[in-house]
Amino acid sequence: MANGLSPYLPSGSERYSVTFMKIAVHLSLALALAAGPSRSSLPAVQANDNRASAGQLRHDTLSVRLMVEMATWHPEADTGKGMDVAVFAEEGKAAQIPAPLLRLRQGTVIRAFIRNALIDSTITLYGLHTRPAASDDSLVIHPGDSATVTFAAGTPGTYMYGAVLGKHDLIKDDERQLLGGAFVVDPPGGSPPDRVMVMNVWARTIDATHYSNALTINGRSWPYDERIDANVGDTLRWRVINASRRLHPMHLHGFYFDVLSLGDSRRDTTFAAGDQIAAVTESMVPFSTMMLRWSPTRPGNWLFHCHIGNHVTAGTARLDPVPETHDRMSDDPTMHMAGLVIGITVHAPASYRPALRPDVRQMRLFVQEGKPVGRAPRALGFVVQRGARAPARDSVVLPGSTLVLTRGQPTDITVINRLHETTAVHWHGIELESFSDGVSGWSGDAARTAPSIQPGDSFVAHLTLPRAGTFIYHTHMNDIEQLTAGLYGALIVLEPGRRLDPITDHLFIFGNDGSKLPVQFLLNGDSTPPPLVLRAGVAHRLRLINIGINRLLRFTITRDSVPVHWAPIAKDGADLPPARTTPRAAVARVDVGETYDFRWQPAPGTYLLTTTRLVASTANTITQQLVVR
Ligand SMILES: [Cu+2]
Repeated sequence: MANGLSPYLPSGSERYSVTFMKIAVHLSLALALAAGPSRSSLPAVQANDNRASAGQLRHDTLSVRLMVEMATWHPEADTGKGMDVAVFAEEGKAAQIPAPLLRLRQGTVIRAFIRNALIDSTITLYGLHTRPAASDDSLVIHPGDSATVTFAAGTPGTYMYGAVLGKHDLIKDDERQLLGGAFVVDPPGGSPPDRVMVMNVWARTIDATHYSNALTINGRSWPYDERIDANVGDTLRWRVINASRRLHPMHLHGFYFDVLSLGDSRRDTTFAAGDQIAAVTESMVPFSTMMLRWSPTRPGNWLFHCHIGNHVTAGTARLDPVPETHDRMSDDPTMHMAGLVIGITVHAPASYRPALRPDVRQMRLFVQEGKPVGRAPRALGFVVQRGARAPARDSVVLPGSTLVLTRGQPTDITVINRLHETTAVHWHGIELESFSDGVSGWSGDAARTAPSIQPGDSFVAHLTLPRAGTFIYHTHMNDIEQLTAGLYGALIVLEPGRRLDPITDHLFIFGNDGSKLPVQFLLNGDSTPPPLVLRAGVAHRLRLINIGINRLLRFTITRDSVPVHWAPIAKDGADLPPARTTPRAAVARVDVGETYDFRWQPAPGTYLLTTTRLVASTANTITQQLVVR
């Protein structure tokens, strides 16, 4: 069966719009339209690794000559499918996806000549201006025409630039977000070493439930994209740029990253040391940029990937979608993942020794199938063993059992697979050894990678739990089917000596109710959750988790339609810096793979908790009454 999820297409307020403002430019008239090359003669697109700036720097001026032309792109294997697409090229060089990197220092000037070599489409350029900018000056270049722009680099930061095809309707037509690239301004003294990663998307609708997708990082999709090699103790700085009109919650396995700045084509906001958040997932809205920094302290194979199921699985994130299957290739990471995935291999020095794990606590977690209840054709669930006896084979809880663990207490979780299909479990946000991370055929190292968990078999995950907070565990196999059927749960780590207090500690976990359209999600396993009674006069901790397959959620608590006030405590299990914990209106955006904790001390009364997609839609709204007394 083809999964029924459409790719995430932002709409309404999320849709990117270029503000078309005239700037003084020099448009040269084309003498003639160049004849279009025949298909067979189109040049090949080169995947752009963004290591070197285009252009030539002389004194204080970076001169660059760009053109937009047709070329043939192979986002997967060189021998795989190729598409003829409009792309940027530096004059005299190969066309590139993403667009050529423009990188210069503050205090320098860029002089860019751009020629539109297309025969049938105008291009509208954006992002070729001094930063910061209030809006994107735009520059329309007709087929065969060219233009020159000269501007100062402006404020250091991570930005983007690009072009929109004139005849292209962003909503109706196939997606062609291949004309975006990185624009980086370094401080006068230069920047520490970094990597620049740009996401571009090409998509075509095959039929109502099938899409041909190229979801790429630096011009290639997994497994054909570049691997990152690093050493334990390195400091990695990545400038990540979403040059697509889709949303991508970017998730790092096994480690936190510090979000140093967030921006777009016009401005970049750099956070001071005391104002940076630590994240394992950060939501990247369409046409946005992020600079992050992290340091691997444990060796092995890790991933940095988008957490939208449709953007990372073979059933949806390929040019030729592969039907999702349970068993075939389940130990082959080149088959069970696709699209927006980066593989990172961290090497350890010979002296490396893993942290000791004394006094290991043992738990048993069963993966089971029960009777279907919701819209999902099957009900799968994680059930933790309580007491001496294993749970009944067909018992399923939705969401999966909440695992309550203790900070500093190493814990082994034996996962017992009672399904008739393979599975794998990822411990999302947990700083653990690579082998236990849950990506079959990848987690571990060159000598030994973790297998998928076969039917009737088990796998022991070794968790180290260095911090208290709100985390997630979920399947990392055949995601769209297994995750939407219920293979997810909350993992809560408490300080030693603390117990989860049901009076003041409340979990709100969102997951999909099957994968059929229209997409619907569940709150704590329920589409119409019953009223929740809360005690007045005490501080409550609200733990929010979004582990749906592909929906950014907006979560609010109101009284008489007015948001109440709450105080943020943590994101992704990491405490927030004090500057970010001041009380504020209770409205939270929670993207796929994010967790948030809030503190709320309500007065007696009746409140309404409302969760919608960011763009409201009744089919996706869940409300729950909160009665405080
Ligand atoms: Cu994505």
